[in-house]
Amino acid sequence: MERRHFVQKSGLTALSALLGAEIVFGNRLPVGLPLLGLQDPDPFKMFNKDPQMVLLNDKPWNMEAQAHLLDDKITPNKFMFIRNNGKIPENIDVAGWTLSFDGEAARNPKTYTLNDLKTRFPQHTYQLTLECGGNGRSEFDPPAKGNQWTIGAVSCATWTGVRLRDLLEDVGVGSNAVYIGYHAADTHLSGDPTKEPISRGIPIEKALQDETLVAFQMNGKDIPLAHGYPLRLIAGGWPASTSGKWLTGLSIRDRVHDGEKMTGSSYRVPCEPVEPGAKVADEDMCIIESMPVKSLITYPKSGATLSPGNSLSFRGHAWAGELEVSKVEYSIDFGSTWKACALEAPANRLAWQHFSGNANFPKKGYYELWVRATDSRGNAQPMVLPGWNPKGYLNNACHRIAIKIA
Ligand SMILES: Nc1nc2c(c(=O)[nH]1)N[C@H]1C(S)=C(S)[C@@H](COP(=O)(O)O)O[C@H]1N2
Ligand SMILES: [Mo]
Repeated sequence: MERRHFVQKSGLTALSALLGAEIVFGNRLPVGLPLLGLQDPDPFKMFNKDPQMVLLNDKPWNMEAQAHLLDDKITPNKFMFIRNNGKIPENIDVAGWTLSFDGEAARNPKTYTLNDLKTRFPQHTYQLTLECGGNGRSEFDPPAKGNQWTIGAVSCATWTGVRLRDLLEDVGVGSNAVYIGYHAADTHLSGDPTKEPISRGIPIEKALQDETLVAFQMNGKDIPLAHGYPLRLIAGGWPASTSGKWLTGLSIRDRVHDGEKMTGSSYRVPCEPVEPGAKVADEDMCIIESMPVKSLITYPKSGATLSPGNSLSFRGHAWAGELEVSKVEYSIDFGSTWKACALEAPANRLAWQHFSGNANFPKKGYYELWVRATDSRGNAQPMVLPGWNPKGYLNNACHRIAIKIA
Protein backbone atom coordinates (compact mmCIF):
# COMPACT_ATOMS: atom_id res chain seq x y z
CA MET A 1 0.00 0.00 0.00
CA GLU A 2 1.17 3.52 -0.77
CA ARG A 3 2.44 5.42 2.24
CA ARG A 4 0.92 8.81 2.81
CA HIS A 5 3.13 11.64 4.00
CA PHE A 6 1.64 14.28 6.19
CA VAL A 7 2.64 17.89 6.62
CA GLN A 8 4.88 18.42 9.66
CA LYS A 9 3.65 20.41 12.64
CA SER A 10 6.03 23.32 11.96
CA GLY A 11 4.74 23.55 8.40
CA LEU A 12 1.16 23.53 9.64
CA THR A 13 1.81 26.37 12.03
CA ALA A 14 3.17 28.48 9.16
CA LEU A 15 0.21 27.61 6.93
CA SER A 16 -2.25 28.42 9.72
CA ALA A 17 -0.57 31.79 10.19
CA LEU A 18 -0.98 32.53 6.47
CA LEU A 19 -4.63 31.46 6.55
CA GLY A 20 -5.30 33.30 9.80
CA ALA A 21 -7.08 30.21 11.16
CA GLU A 22 -6.20 26.84 12.64
CA ILE A 23 -6.22 24.00 10.09
CA VAL A 24 -8.40 21.74 12.20
CA PHE A 25 -7.65 18.46 10.45
CA GLY A 26 -4.13 19.57 9.57
CA ASN A 27 -2.61 16.29 10.74
CA ARG A 28 -4.37 14.61 7.85
CA LEU A 29 -3.24 17.11 5.18
CA PRO A 30 -1.08 15.34 2.56
CA VAL A 31 2.26 16.94 1.74
CA GLY A 32 2.22 18.96 -1.46
CA LEU A 33 -1.55 19.41 -1.62
CA PRO A 34 -2.12 23.13 -2.21
CA LEU A 35 -4.74 24.58 0.13
CA LEU A 36 -7.56 26.32 -1.70
CA GLY A 37 -7.59 29.05 0.91
CA LEU A 38 -4.06 29.95 -0.17
CA GLN A 39 -4.60 29.74 -3.92
CA ASP A 40 -5.00 33.45 -4.44
CA PRO A 41 -3.35 34.88 -1.39
CA ASP A 42 -3.87 38.52 -0.61
CA PRO A 43 -0.25 39.71 -0.74
CA PHE A 44 -0.89 42.53 1.71
CA LYS A 45 -2.24 40.11 4.32
CA MET A 46 0.35 37.48 3.47
CA PHE A 47 3.23 39.84 4.18
CA ASN A 48 1.47 41.87 6.92
CA LYS A 49 1.54 44.95 4.72
CA ASP A 50 -0.82 47.90 4.73
CA PRO A 51 -3.29 47.64 1.82
CA GLN A 52 -2.20 51.11 0.65
CA MET A 53 1.13 49.62 -0.38
CA VAL A 54 1.52 49.29 -4.16
CA LEU A 55 2.08 45.88 -5.70
CA LEU A 56 4.48 46.06 -8.69
CA ASN A 57 4.92 42.35 -9.40
CA ASP A 58 3.94 38.98 -7.93
CA LYS A 59 6.55 36.80 -9.68
CA PRO A 60 8.73 37.68 -7.89
CA TRP A 61 7.01 39.69 -5.15
CA ASN A 62 7.78 43.40 -5.38
CA MET A 63 5.86 46.03 -3.47
CA GLU A 64 6.50 49.69 -2.71
CA ALA A 65 5.30 52.31 -0.24
CA GLN A 66 3.85 55.74 -0.99
CA ALA A 67 5.42 58.90 0.42
CA HIS A 68 2.79 59.49 3.10
CA LEU A 69 3.07 55.88 4.32
CA LEU A 70 6.71 56.48 5.22
CA ASP A 71 5.92 59.14 7.83
CA ASP A 72 7.13 57.08 10.83
CA LYS A 73 10.63 57.88 12.04
CA ILE A 74 11.37 54.16 12.07
CA THR A 75 9.68 52.25 9.26
CA PRO A 76 7.32 49.53 10.55
CA ASN A 77 7.06 46.29 8.58
CA LYS A 78 3.64 47.18 7.18
CA PHE A 79 5.11 50.09 5.22
CA MET A 80 8.41 48.53 4.21
CA PHE A 81 8.94 47.88 0.50
CA ILE A 82 9.66 44.35 -0.70
CA ARG A 83 12.14 43.66 -3.45
CA ASN A 84 12.74 40.07 -4.47
CA ASN A 85 14.75 38.71 -7.37
CA GLY A 86 13.72 35.08 -6.89
CA LYS A 87 11.35 32.94 -4.85
CA ILE A 88 11.08 33.43 -1.10
CA PRO A 89 12.40 30.31 0.63
CA GLU A 90 9.76 27.98 2.04
CA ASN A 91 9.85 25.71 5.10
CA ILE A 92 12.64 27.58 6.83
CA ASP A 93 14.42 25.32 9.31
CA VAL A 94 15.54 27.78 11.96
CA ALA A 95 17.07 25.14 14.21
CA GLY A 96 19.20 23.86 11.35
CA TRP A 97 20.03 27.26 9.83
CA THR A 98 23.73 27.94 9.35
CA LEU A 99 25.99 30.67 8.03
CA SER A 100 29.15 29.44 6.32
CA PHE A 101 32.25 31.47 5.57
CA ASP A 102 34.46 30.47 2.67
CA GLY A 103 36.34 32.11 -0.19
CA GLU A 104 39.92 32.55 -1.40
CA ALA A 105 40.75 34.94 1.45
CA ALA A 106 39.11 33.04 4.37
CA ARG A 107 41.88 31.85 6.70
CA ASN A 108 39.74 29.32 8.64
CA PRO A 109 36.52 28.62 6.74
CA LYS A 110 33.81 28.15 9.37
CA THR A 111 30.13 27.47 9.79
CA TYR A 112 28.01 29.05 12.53
CA THR A 113 24.57 28.08 13.72
CA LEU A 114 22.08 30.83 14.51
CA ASN A 115 22.63 30.04 18.15
CA ASP A 116 26.41 30.52 17.76
CA LEU A 117 25.80 33.92 16.22
CA LYS A 118 23.36 34.96 18.94
CA THR A 119 25.43 33.75 21.88
CA ARG A 120 29.11 34.07 20.95
CA PHE A 121 29.28 37.66 19.68
CA PRO A 122 28.21 41.05 21.06
CA GLN A 123 24.94 42.37 19.64
CA HIS A 124 24.40 45.81 18.18
CA THR A 125 21.35 47.76 17.07
CA TYR A 126 21.28 50.51 14.45
CA GLN A 127 18.68 52.34 12.40
CA LEU A 128 19.77 51.78 8.82
CA THR A 129 18.48 53.26 5.58
CA LEU A 130 17.93 50.75 2.80
CA GLU A 131 17.06 52.12 -0.62
CA CYS A 132 16.78 50.03 -3.76
CA GLY A 133 19.25 51.21 -6.42
CA GLY A 134 16.30 51.36 -8.84
CA ASN A 135 14.07 53.56 -6.64
CA GLY A 136 12.70 56.32 -8.92
CA ARG A 137 13.19 54.26 -12.09
CA SER A 138 9.68 55.09 -13.38
CA GLU A 139 10.80 58.61 -14.32
CA PHE A 140 13.49 57.52 -16.78
CA ASP A 141 13.09 58.63 -20.38
CA PRO A 142 13.81 56.69 -22.52
CA PRO A 143 12.38 54.22 -20.00
CA ALA A 144 14.48 51.61 -18.26
CA LYS A 145 13.33 48.01 -17.91
CA GLY A 146 12.72 46.59 -14.46
CA ASN A 147 10.35 47.33 -11.60
CA GLN A 148 8.88 50.77 -12.15
CA TRP A 149 9.54 52.07 -8.64
CA THR A 150 8.27 55.58 -7.96
CA ILE A 151 9.53 56.89 -4.62
CA GLY A 152 8.62 54.05 -2.27
CA ALA A 153 11.56 51.65 -2.39
CA VAL A 154 13.24 53.03 0.72
CA SER A 155 13.01 52.22 4.42
CA CYS A 156 14.77 52.92 7.68
CA ALA A 157 14.14 50.21 10.26
CA THR A 158 16.02 49.19 13.39
CA TRP A 159 18.26 46.20 12.79
CA THR A 160 19.83 44.06 15.50
CA GLY A 161 22.55 41.51 15.03
CA VAL A 162 26.26 40.96 15.24
CA ARG A 163 28.92 42.94 13.47
CA LEU A 164 30.18 41.30 10.31
CA ARG A 165 33.61 42.54 11.42
CA ASP A 166 33.49 40.39 14.57
CA LEU A 167 32.68 37.33 12.48
CA LEU A 168 35.41 38.15 9.98
CA GLU A 169 37.95 38.44 12.79
CA ASP A 170 36.88 35.03 14.07
CA VAL A 171 37.19 33.47 10.62
CA GLY A 172 40.44 35.26 9.81
CA VAL A 173 40.73 37.52 6.80
CA GLY A 174 43.72 37.05 4.50
CA SER A 175 45.71 40.08 3.36
CA ASN A 176 44.48 39.23 -0.16
CA ALA A 177 40.83 39.99 0.79
CA VAL A 178 39.08 42.47 -1.50
CA TYR A 179 35.36 41.81 -1.33
CA ILE A 180 32.62 39.90 0.50
CA GLY A 181 29.96 38.07 -1.52
CA TYR A 182 26.70 36.78 -0.05
CA HIS A 183 24.80 33.57 -0.72
CA ALA A 184 21.18 33.04 0.25
CA ALA A 185 18.38 30.51 0.46
CA ASP A 186 15.97 32.06 -2.03
CA THR A 187 15.60 30.16 -5.30
CA HIS A 188 15.81 31.14 -8.95
CA LEU A 189 12.51 31.89 -10.71
CA SER A 190 13.37 29.26 -13.33
CA GLY A 191 13.37 26.63 -10.59
CA ASP A 192 16.95 25.69 -11.52
CA PRO A 193 18.59 24.81 -8.17
CA THR A 194 22.09 25.50 -9.55
CA LYS A 195 21.27 29.17 -10.21
CA GLU A 196 21.26 31.90 -7.56
CA PRO A 197 18.70 34.68 -8.07
CA ILE A 198 21.16 37.22 -6.67
CA SER A 199 24.57 37.05 -4.97
CA ARG A 200 26.00 40.51 -4.47
CA GLY A 201 28.43 41.93 -1.97
CA ILE A 202 30.52 44.79 -0.64
CA PRO A 203 34.20 45.72 -0.54
CA ILE A 204 36.06 44.55 2.54
CA GLU A 205 36.29 48.16 3.88
CA LYS A 206 32.48 48.42 3.92
CA ALA A 207 32.25 44.95 5.47
CA LEU A 208 34.45 46.10 8.36
CA GLN A 209 32.36 49.16 9.28
CA ASP A 210 30.69 49.21 12.72
CA GLU A 211 27.20 49.39 11.20
CA THR A 212 27.56 46.45 8.80
CA LEU A 213 25.52 43.73 10.49
CA VAL A 214 24.57 40.13 10.15
CA ALA A 215 21.12 40.75 11.56
CA PHE A 216 18.48 38.48 13.07
CA GLN A 217 16.01 41.12 14.26
CA MET A 218 14.13 43.98 12.67
CA ASN A 219 12.36 46.53 14.85
CA GLY A 220 12.97 44.35 17.90
CA LYS A 221 11.38 41.15 16.53
CA ASP A 222 12.41 38.25 14.29
CA ILE A 223 12.95 39.59 10.76
CA PRO A 224 9.71 39.14 8.76
CA LEU A 225 9.94 36.34 6.18
CA ALA A 226 9.83 38.68 3.15
CA HIS A 227 12.72 40.70 4.57
CA GLY A 228 15.14 37.85 5.11
CA TYR A 229 14.07 35.65 8.04
CA PRO A 230 15.98 34.32 9.87
CA LEU A 231 19.26 36.03 8.95
CA ARG A 232 20.25 38.97 6.81
CA LEU A 233 23.28 40.99 5.83
CA ILE A 234 22.71 44.73 6.30
CA ALA A 235 24.90 47.30 4.56
CA GLY A 236 23.13 50.63 5.20
CA GLY A 237 23.59 53.55 2.80
CA TRP A 238 24.48 51.30 -0.14
CA PRO A 239 22.06 49.99 -2.75
CA ALA A 240 19.83 47.66 -0.74
CA SER A 241 20.73 44.86 -3.17
CA THR A 242 23.95 44.54 -1.17
CA SER A 243 21.92 43.59 1.94
CA GLY A 244 21.42 39.88 1.29
CA LYS A 245 18.26 38.35 2.75
CA TRP A 246 17.93 34.70 3.92
CA LEU A 247 21.69 34.68 4.38
CA THR A 248 23.40 31.26 4.33
CA GLY A 249 26.92 32.03 3.19
CA LEU A 250 29.56 34.72 2.93
CA SER A 251 32.57 34.34 0.67
CA ILE A 252 35.69 36.34 1.47
CA ARG A 253 36.93 37.00 -2.04
CA ASP A 254 40.39 37.94 -3.35
CA ARG A 255 38.69 39.85 -6.21
CA VAL A 256 35.55 41.87 -6.73
CA HIS A 257 32.75 39.36 -6.10
CA ASP A 258 31.44 38.05 -9.42
CA GLY A 259 28.15 36.50 -8.24
CA GLU A 260 24.75 36.91 -9.88
CA LYS A 261 23.89 40.59 -10.53
CA MET A 262 27.42 41.82 -9.79
CA THR A 263 28.54 41.81 -13.41
CA GLY A 264 27.41 43.23 -16.77
CA SER A 265 25.09 46.19 -16.30
CA SER A 266 23.43 45.01 -13.06
CA TYR A 267 23.57 47.61 -10.29
CA ARG A 268 26.06 49.55 -12.38
CA VAL A 269 25.94 52.98 -14.01
CA PRO A 270 28.10 54.42 -16.78
CA CYS A 271 31.46 55.45 -15.29
CA GLU A 272 31.17 58.70 -17.31
CA PRO A 273 27.86 60.48 -18.04
CA VAL A 274 26.10 59.41 -21.26
CA GLU A 275 23.39 60.83 -23.49
CA PRO A 276 19.87 59.51 -22.67
CA GLY A 277 19.22 56.32 -24.62
CA ALA A 278 22.91 55.60 -25.26
CA LYS A 279 24.16 52.00 -25.45
CA VAL A 280 26.97 51.53 -22.95
CA ALA A 281 29.52 48.71 -23.13
CA ASP A 282 29.79 46.55 -19.99
CA GLU A 283 33.40 47.59 -19.43
CA ASP A 284 32.28 51.23 -19.20
CA MET A 285 29.82 50.49 -16.38
CA CYS A 286 30.88 51.01 -12.73
CA ILE A 287 29.45 49.34 -9.61
CA ILE A 288 27.14 51.58 -7.55
CA GLU A 289 28.55 52.12 -4.07
CA SER A 290 27.13 54.76 -1.68
CA MET A 291 23.61 55.97 -2.59
CA PRO A 292 23.23 59.69 -3.41
CA VAL A 293 21.60 62.37 -1.22
CA LYS A 294 17.80 62.28 -1.29
CA SER A 295 14.70 63.32 0.65
CA LEU A 296 11.02 62.55 0.91
CA ILE A 297 8.10 64.69 2.13
CA THR A 298 6.01 62.29 4.21
CA TYR A 299 3.48 64.77 5.62
CA PRO A 300 1.14 66.06 4.36
CA LYS A 301 0.02 63.81 1.54
CA SER A 302 0.27 65.42 -1.88
CA GLY A 303 -2.97 67.27 -2.72
CA ALA A 304 -3.57 68.66 0.78
CA THR A 305 -5.90 71.68 0.96
CA LEU A 306 -5.46 74.46 3.48
CA SER A 307 -7.61 77.50 4.23
CA PRO A 308 -6.03 80.92 3.61
CA GLY A 309 -3.96 82.45 6.39
CA ASN A 310 -2.86 79.11 7.85
CA SER A 311 0.72 77.99 7.67
CA LEU A 312 1.48 74.47 6.53
CA SER A 313 3.62 72.31 8.76
CA PHE A 314 5.32 69.60 6.79
CA ARG A 315 7.94 66.96 7.52
CA GLY A 316 9.91 64.08 6.10
CA HIS A 317 13.25 62.32 5.98
CA ALA A 318 16.55 62.88 4.19
CA TRP A 319 19.51 60.55 3.72
CA ALA A 320 22.83 60.60 1.90
CA GLY A 321 24.27 57.11 1.62
CA GLU A 322 27.60 56.99 3.46
CA LEU A 323 27.44 60.71 4.19
CA GLU A 324 25.36 62.85 6.51
CA VAL A 325 22.73 65.31 5.32
CA SER A 326 23.94 68.81 6.18
CA LYS A 327 20.87 70.84 5.21
CA VAL A 328 17.34 70.54 3.88
CA GLU A 329 15.54 73.45 2.21
CA TYR A 330 12.06 74.01 0.83
CA SER A 331 10.57 76.10 -1.95
CA ILE A 332 6.94 77.05 -2.73
CA ASP A 333 7.79 78.96 -5.94
CA PHE A 334 9.06 76.15 -8.18
CA GLY A 335 12.62 76.46 -6.93
CA SER A 336 13.11 80.23 -7.40
CA THR A 337 13.75 80.84 -3.70
CA TRP A 338 14.59 78.42 -0.87
CA LYS A 339 14.21 78.53 2.91
CA ALA A 340 15.82 76.32 5.52
CA CYS A 341 14.00 73.41 7.19
CA ALA A 342 14.77 72.23 10.71
CA LEU A 343 16.98 69.13 10.48
CA GLU A 344 17.63 66.50 13.16
CA ALA A 345 20.93 64.66 13.58
CA PRO A 346 20.79 60.96 12.60
CA ALA A 347 20.10 58.42 15.37
CA ASN A 348 23.40 56.84 14.24
CA ARG A 349 25.54 56.88 11.13
CA LEU A 350 23.63 55.63 8.04
CA ALA A 351 20.18 56.35 9.54
CA TRP A 352 17.89 58.76 7.74
CA GLN A 353 17.38 62.21 9.29
CA HIS A 354 14.11 63.97 9.97
CA PHE A 355 13.30 67.45 8.71
CA SER A 356 10.34 69.73 9.27
CA GLY A 357 9.20 73.20 8.33
CA ASN A 358 6.35 75.69 8.24
CA ALA A 359 5.42 77.21 4.91
CA ASN A 360 3.30 80.35 4.46
CA PHE A 361 1.43 80.96 1.23
CA PRO A 362 0.76 84.53 0.00
CA LYS A 363 -2.75 83.97 -1.44
CA LYS A 364 -5.34 81.41 -2.57
CA GLY A 365 -4.31 79.09 -5.34
CA TYR A 366 -2.24 76.09 -6.36
CA TYR A 367 1.29 75.58 -5.08
CA GLU A 368 3.92 72.90 -5.01
CA LEU A 369 6.10 72.28 -2.04
CA TRP A 370 9.58 71.20 -3.14
CA VAL A 371 12.24 69.91 -0.77
CA ARG A 372 15.96 69.65 -1.48
CA ALA A 373 18.64 68.01 0.68
CA THR A 374 22.39 68.66 0.56
CA ASP A 375 25.03 66.23 1.83
CA SER A 376 28.10 66.97 3.96
CA ARG A 377 30.22 67.35 0.81
CA GLY A 378 27.92 70.03 -0.62
CA ASN A 379 26.16 67.83 -3.19
CA ALA A 380 22.50 68.85 -3.49
CA GLN A 381 19.64 66.88 -5.01
CA PRO A 382 18.85 67.85 -8.60
CA MET A 383 15.35 69.17 -9.37
CA VAL A 384 14.83 66.75 -12.25
CA LEU A 385 16.10 63.30 -13.16
CA PRO A 386 19.90 63.29 -13.02
CA GLY A 387 22.33 61.25 -15.15
CA TRP A 388 20.30 58.94 -17.37
CA ASN A 389 21.64 55.37 -17.26
CA PRO A 390 20.53 52.20 -19.09
CA LYS A 391 19.14 50.37 -16.03
CA GLY A 392 17.43 53.34 -14.39
CA TYR A 393 19.38 53.58 -11.15
CA LEU A 394 20.06 56.44 -8.72
CA ASN A 395 17.20 58.85 -9.44
CA ASN A 396 17.56 61.27 -6.55
CA ALA A 397 15.50 64.13 -8.01
CA CYS A 398 13.70 66.33 -5.47
CA HIS A 399 10.35 65.15 -4.16
CA ARG A 400 7.42 67.57 -4.52
CA ILE A 401 3.83 67.64 -3.35
CA ALA A 402 0.79 69.64 -4.48
CA ILE A 403 -0.85 72.09 -2.04
CA LYS A 404 -4.06 74.05 -2.54
CA ILE A 405 -5.03 77.13 -0.58
CA ALA A 406 -8.80 77.45 -0.91
N1 LIG B 1 18.65 36.84 -0.97
C1 LIG B 1 18.22 37.98 -1.49
N2 LIG B 1 18.60 39.14 -0.94
C2 LIG B 1 18.18 40.32 -1.46
C3 LIG B 1 17.34 40.34 -2.61
C4 LIG B 1 16.92 39.10 -3.16
O1 LIG B 1 16.18 39.03 -4.14
N3 LIG B 1 17.39 37.95 -2.57
N4 LIG B 1 16.98 41.55 -3.15
C5 LIG B 1 17.88 42.66 -2.87
C6 LIG B 1 17.37 43.95 -3.33
S1 LIG B 1 17.57 44.30 -4.99
C7 LIG B 1 16.86 44.87 -2.47
S2 LIG B 1 16.41 46.42 -2.99
C8 LIG B 1 16.66 44.54 -1.03
C9 LIG B 1 15.22 44.74 -0.64
O2 LIG B 1 15.05 44.50 0.73
P1 LIG B 1 13.60 44.39 1.36
O3 LIG B 1 12.77 43.49 0.49
O4 LIG B 1 13.80 43.86 2.72
O5 LIG B 1 13.02 45.78 1.39
O6 LIG B 1 17.04 43.21 -0.73
C10 LIG B 1 18.18 42.75 -1.39
N5 LIG B 1 18.58 41.47 -0.86
MO1 LIG C 1 17.13 46.62 -5.24
